[in-house]
Amino acid sequence: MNFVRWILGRLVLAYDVLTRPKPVIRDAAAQAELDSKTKNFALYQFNACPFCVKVRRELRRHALNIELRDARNDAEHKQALIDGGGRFKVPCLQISSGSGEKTWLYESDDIIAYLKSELELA
Ligand SMILES: N[C@@H](CCC(=O)N[C@@H](CS)C(=O)NCC(=O)O)C(=O)O
Repeated sequence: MNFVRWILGRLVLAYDVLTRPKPVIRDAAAQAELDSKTKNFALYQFNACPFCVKVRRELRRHALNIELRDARNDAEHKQALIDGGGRFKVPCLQISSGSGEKTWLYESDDIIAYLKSELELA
């Protein structure tokens, strides 16, 4: 079963590499403004998880510079996700407020919808 999962993961990664969307290009000021907003986000994810790939493709498409945290191989990130979000499930977007409060958003479709709405993306 682990082997099948590993193969499927490689296929997902290969598909992603072969069909990767081109990032939108903005002028420097617009990109800098967006970067200042996205520094409050971090995406907890696994490399070969299809739902994480879906979110990462949207980040790439919209040129969103959001820190990726590997919750599979990095024990600290894994623990932070479990303690903060309450579940060991990815993808999960950590949203930090100006006051340091953290909110955790699960579900790939909800993460994509949130980012589009919050960052006013087309
Ligand atoms: N409906 C969820 C599915 C997420 C999901 O199933 N993630 C898997 C990885 S692909 C997971 O976190 N599994 C927990 C584990 O592997 O322990 C979404 O769209 O985000």
